[in-house]
Amino acid sequence: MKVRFKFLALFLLVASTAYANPRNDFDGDGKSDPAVFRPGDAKWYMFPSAGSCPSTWAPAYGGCVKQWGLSTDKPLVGDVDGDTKADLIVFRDGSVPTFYISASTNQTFVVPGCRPANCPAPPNLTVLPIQTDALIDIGDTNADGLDDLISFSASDGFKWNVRQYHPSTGTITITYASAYALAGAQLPIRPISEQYQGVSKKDPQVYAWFNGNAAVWARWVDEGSAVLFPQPFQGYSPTQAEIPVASEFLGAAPGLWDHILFDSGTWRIRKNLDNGAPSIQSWGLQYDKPLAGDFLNGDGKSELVVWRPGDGTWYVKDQDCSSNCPCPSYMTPHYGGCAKQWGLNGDIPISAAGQNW
Ligand SMILES: [Ca+2]
Ligand SMILES: [Ca+2]
Ligand SMILES: [Ca+2]
Ligand SMILES: [Ca+2]
Repeated sequence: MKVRFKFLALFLLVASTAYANPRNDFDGDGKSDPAVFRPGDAKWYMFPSAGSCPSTWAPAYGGCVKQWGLSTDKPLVGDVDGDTKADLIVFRDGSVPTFYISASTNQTFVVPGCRPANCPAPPNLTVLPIQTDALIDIGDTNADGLDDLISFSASDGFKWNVRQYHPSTGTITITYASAYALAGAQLPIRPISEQYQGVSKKDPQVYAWFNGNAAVWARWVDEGSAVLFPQPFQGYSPTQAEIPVASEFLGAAPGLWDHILFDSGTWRIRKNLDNGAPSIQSWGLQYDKPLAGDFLNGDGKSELVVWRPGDGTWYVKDQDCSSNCPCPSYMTPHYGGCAKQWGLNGDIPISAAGQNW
């Protein structure tokens, strides 16, 4: 394992654009690319915003295609090799839960986890514990430019485990924290790791809803400790149907965090500096899947993004633009936003912030 990962150090000093690339930027131009994982053929279909397929992809349907994974795998994207381009990741559950990674640098990695009962004991724990009910997430938790693998398990004491690889020493560390106060939350608890303590560092986080329309964001603070934020929307009680959306939506201001809930085309957005009342924006319809990504302009802020299973179309709107809003050449104007048909019903759209619906 140590040898396999040593080359990663080469990429740590690669310069990036002014903003951190969104996690669903496959061609490395700083803008998100519409992409879906199709369980039927276990292929990824991606439309490159820069116009041409990366070298590890083949042309298909005017965009690009790549086979990676099995039909039953769970797809994720992240940047584990640190070149700012998205890497394809599938999580495959089983007796040895395993991540299979096809990196943008054309390297592949197999990262096995362990069931908690079979994991090595600390301080020798270098394998990510993954319980059978685990939520899988990803994020750069130590600001080294490499995304780290995250698991969260309600049945294992509401515990996060985070796997960090350290290229300078070739070592792997597993750290953990528990949020015991989530006892009593209704399932599904949703993973939603976000930036809180700096522009390039993400904190593991989950959103949980309780009977009585209470909800909390539970956030990892440091190894061993977590903090709960009761739902902060003044005069509004979230429903169980609402889905949290990651705060890449509002840009990467250090120390500022936002709370965003989506349901059936209604976005309730509460910026940390606001006084508690959420602003409401409308974008999307019932059954749409809310996503994060910086598709339109590469300004570091996600737009309002939904993917509609019925027509396989991406609908994207710049939150700061109200009229004559420009669209990338590959998209068409649509009710003040932009649209791109890419994908089929049954596909899994790839979000810059993981799948939490
Ligand atoms: Ca791109
Ligand atoms: Ca990469
Ligand atoms: Ca990292
Ligand atoms: Ca943007």
